[in-house]
Amino acid sequence: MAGATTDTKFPLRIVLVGKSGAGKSASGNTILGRKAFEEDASPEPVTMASTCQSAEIDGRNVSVIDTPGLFSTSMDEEKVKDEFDKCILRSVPGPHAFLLVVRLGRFTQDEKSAVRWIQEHFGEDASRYTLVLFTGADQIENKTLDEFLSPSKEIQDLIDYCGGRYHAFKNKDKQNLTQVPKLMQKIEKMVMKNGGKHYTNEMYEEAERKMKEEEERRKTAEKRETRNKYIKGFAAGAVTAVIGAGVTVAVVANPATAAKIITTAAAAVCEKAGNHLANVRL
Ligand SMILES: Nc1nc2c(ncn2[C@@H]2O[C@H](COP(=O)(O)OP(=O)(O)OP(=O)(O)O)[C@@H](O)[C@H]2O)c(=O)[nH]1
Ligand SMILES: [Mg+2]
Repeated sequence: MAGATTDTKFPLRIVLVGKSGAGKSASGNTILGRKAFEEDASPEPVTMASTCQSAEIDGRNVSVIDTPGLFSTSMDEEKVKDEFDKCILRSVPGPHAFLLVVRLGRFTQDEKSAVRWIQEHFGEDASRYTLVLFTGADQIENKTLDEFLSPSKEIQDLIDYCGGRYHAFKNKDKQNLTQVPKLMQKIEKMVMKNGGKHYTNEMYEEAERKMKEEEERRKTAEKRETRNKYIKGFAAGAVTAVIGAGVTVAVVANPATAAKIITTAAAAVCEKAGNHLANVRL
């Protein structure tokens, strides 16, 4: 954001939620300034999995998590749960902003249930981190955004639930250079109001704990594999050394010299193995 000091430029995580066709992926693309997510005017849901894409916006790393239409969906319950869990994992340790994406002029029962859905899934507190992002602002004719929004009590309730925060995108208008900075300013303001903190709750803490455990497990397995490789390598070395010593014995045909050669060779192998293994502790 223009004017922000460098120390406020911590990475931002933004989660897009909304019903299928609302324009979540298109909005993600507008924010990131590239075609990061597939968008389409299909009557069928387009995004089937939660994915995360990042870009640097005005010197700040911004990650956008696009999700399938998780509420009011034809997906079976298990798949919805799976994708919801993935959305959580992609946004660990927690998002700075939830953007509730709503297509202008298509406010239906689904959007009304969005509030309940967010509360039920992310927790009551999530509303403090939520901003309504209207799409299709290029398609409202002869009216300002406020003129378009104000007659609808439902929309007003939705905006109120989100602390009065909303923004509108014209996702088809690629020449519009102000809509993303303006959104970022609104998000920035919300983050400041939340003490610069991202949203988190037990669900995120649990997901983060599991991710750390998984990372530890992976590192331990990697170290074990490296150590096993060394052990195999040195075993092969030892066999070669002993065979070499045997050959030497045969050549010099002197038992006393042979014993000395074998002992020296074995000691050298053991010392080398010991040195390497000392560097590969688990
Ligand atoms: N004119 C116009 N079209 C838009 C706007 N935003 C999105 N669209 C179009 O609406 C259609 C649906 O947008 P998507 O971004 O795919 O919708 P979605 O919410 O990701 O849908 P799912 O992936 O099915 O959940 C696409 O054809 C978009 O190009 C907008 O601001 N203006
Ligand atoms: Mg999509």
